[in-house]
Amino acid sequence: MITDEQKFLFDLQGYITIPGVIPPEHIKQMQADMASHGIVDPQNDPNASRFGNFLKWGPIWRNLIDQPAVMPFLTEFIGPKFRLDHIYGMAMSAKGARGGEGLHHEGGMFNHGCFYVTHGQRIHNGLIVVSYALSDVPPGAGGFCCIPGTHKSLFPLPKGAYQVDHPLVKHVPMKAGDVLIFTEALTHGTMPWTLEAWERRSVLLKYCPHYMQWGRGGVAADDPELTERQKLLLQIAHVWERPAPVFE
Ligand SMILES: O=C(O)CCC(=O)C(=O)O
Repeated sequence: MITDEQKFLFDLQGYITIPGVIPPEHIKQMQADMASHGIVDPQNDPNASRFGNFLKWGPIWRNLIDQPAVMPFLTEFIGPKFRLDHIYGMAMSAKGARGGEGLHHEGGMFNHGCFYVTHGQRIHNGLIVVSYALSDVPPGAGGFCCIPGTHKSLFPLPKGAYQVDHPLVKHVPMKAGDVLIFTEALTHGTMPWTLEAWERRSVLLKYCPHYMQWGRGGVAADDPELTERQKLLLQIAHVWERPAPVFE
């Protein structure tokens, strides 16, 4: 169950953070796994330093699919049936050229891939992003940023204003182990990483309603270690006779 305050905040801002979801010993293991899979020396460019395929790296990674602290938020924000559509990790350092993921998704848009609507006392979303911080993100360090509330705004920003240094843009600080849940319909982007002392490490899992597919390929469900519930969450988009995942 999520609280009324959490639902209110998500509806107001288009995002919410939940502290302390991943314990420090798992964070340490995940950092080590990234290093052993060659995720080292990243650029300061959120697109150039993306990585994927991490659900095969062991149970800590696989269990992100149906992480118990997150599932009630997906049920509330998408509906009882949802699927994991695509995943990627982001590694960023303060070194090198600053590429960017400028602000994207604009007020007034109705995109069938990433809508936000409320109807009948319910929230409905086309794509929800669950972003786990695997390193601390102090205020102003860089990383995820957004213009809160824009998932519901009627008018877009004026052309040319879609920059992460726009005065309305808010940076979202986090601690390693926290999770950020946001609607893709929010105007959001990535600020350059500014800290020399450590790198940004995040993993993003993106969930859709069960009837739609966002990415081109879907997430492979051929890992024999996956549970039945995890396999259900990785099923292709379909409606007929699709059960809802059950969470205790
Ligand atoms: O976490 C970030 O830096 C932004 C990710 C992003 O732009 C997205 O999920 O579309």
